[in-house]
Amino acid sequence: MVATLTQTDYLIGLEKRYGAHNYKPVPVVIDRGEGVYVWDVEGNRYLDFLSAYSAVNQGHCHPRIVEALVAQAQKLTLTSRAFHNSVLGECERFLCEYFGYDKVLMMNSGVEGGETALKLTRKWAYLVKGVPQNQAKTVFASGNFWGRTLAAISSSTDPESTDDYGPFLPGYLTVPYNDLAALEHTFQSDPHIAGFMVEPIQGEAGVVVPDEGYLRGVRRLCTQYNVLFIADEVQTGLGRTGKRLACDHEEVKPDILVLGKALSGGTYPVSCVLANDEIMLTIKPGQHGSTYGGNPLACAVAVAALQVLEDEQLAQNAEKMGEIFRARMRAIQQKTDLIQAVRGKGLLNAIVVNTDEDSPLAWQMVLKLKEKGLLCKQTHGNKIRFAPPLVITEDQIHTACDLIEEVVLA
Ligand code: IF1
Repeated sequence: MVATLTQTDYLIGLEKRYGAHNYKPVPVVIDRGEGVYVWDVEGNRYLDFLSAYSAVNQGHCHPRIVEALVAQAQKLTLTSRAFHNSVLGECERFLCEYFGYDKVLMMNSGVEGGETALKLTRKWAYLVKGVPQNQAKTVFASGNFWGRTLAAISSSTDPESTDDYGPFLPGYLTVPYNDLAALEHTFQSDPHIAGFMVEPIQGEAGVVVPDEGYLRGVRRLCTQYNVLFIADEVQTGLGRTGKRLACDHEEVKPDILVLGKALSGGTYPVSCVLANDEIMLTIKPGQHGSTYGGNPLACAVAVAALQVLEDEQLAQNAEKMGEIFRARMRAIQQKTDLIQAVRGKGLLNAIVVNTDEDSPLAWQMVLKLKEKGLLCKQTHGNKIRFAPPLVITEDQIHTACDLIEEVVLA
């Protein structure tokens, strides 16, 4: 008797045969998404506790965002920046007023936002700060992750991101994360430092939350040493940590703000960089850009995605649901020695499984959670990140925690 392939196996087989092997996905084939739920091709429903790494904060296929996408897609999708378009200006005004900056530069992926921030920082170093040509340095925190381009991995301290990809971009320095003394020492050691790019919470590193006061300290030191504070809020921004921006927890304002992911609610690649004129106007016409950057479709979607965050008070919900989630995780932690730590802010949380990084246990727990109807993924071996869409209800949070408890205490 010939065993029939399930649709799941067939589709995974196609990806294996015809697709690059640059990922090791959880073995589930998702076919539909709505709110906090996704369904696989077999019709099984799951709670999505990854949210496409914080790109689906507004919930899968949010009707208001999809409506904006469809309406604009039927009218005009792309002109290139060789011409103006009827949506960009309104979107730029919305973003600048919403986040409180003079200007915004629209890009597509988060890493393009980071690269744009880095280029602005170098321009500012030479044209404003007076750093000698090609001497500008940018500082990064160890454990950083801001994308997969060569400029991005050049700052990485993770061999997974850097092995066999050299040579790397020069002009980078790294300091330990969450260490103000080391940051000040580095600023004092080199007069040509132009910027410090940092995630307010390190996502990929395993949801590493710095000490209270760290961001205020970064702001103070960057001001004192005339270094641009570049906040990479691609993952932590847009309500994810319980505030509009993670920097808002300490009421600090970065000189350059990088956004992406949920800027479109997961419907389209949209990123942007916000800064005031002294920085933003160092780039003159023809000195930076992108075919799709600032296209009318992206702009229509971005405005709708932010309006949903605001109108549905998703940051506030993330704050409330996150408190409940971490309390439940800490209650489970009391019943077992399997959980080494529970950490996070808002609905960006993680548990650290009490094994070393190369133990398969966290992956096995992820697979068991999938079987029980909850999708998540571990990072750096033993940290399991839990990041549901910010529209999640209290009942859904408790349902998820019940499933996590079943797996952890099994
Ligand atoms: C993958 C990780 C998360 C980011 C921060 C910039 C970017 C990212 C803080 C670049 C992107 C994504 C990349 C994605 C998986 C995901 C990820 F696991 F890779 F590290 F979220 F933690 N700044 N993060 O987290 O944005 O260019 O991807 O739009 O590479 O599979 P992007």
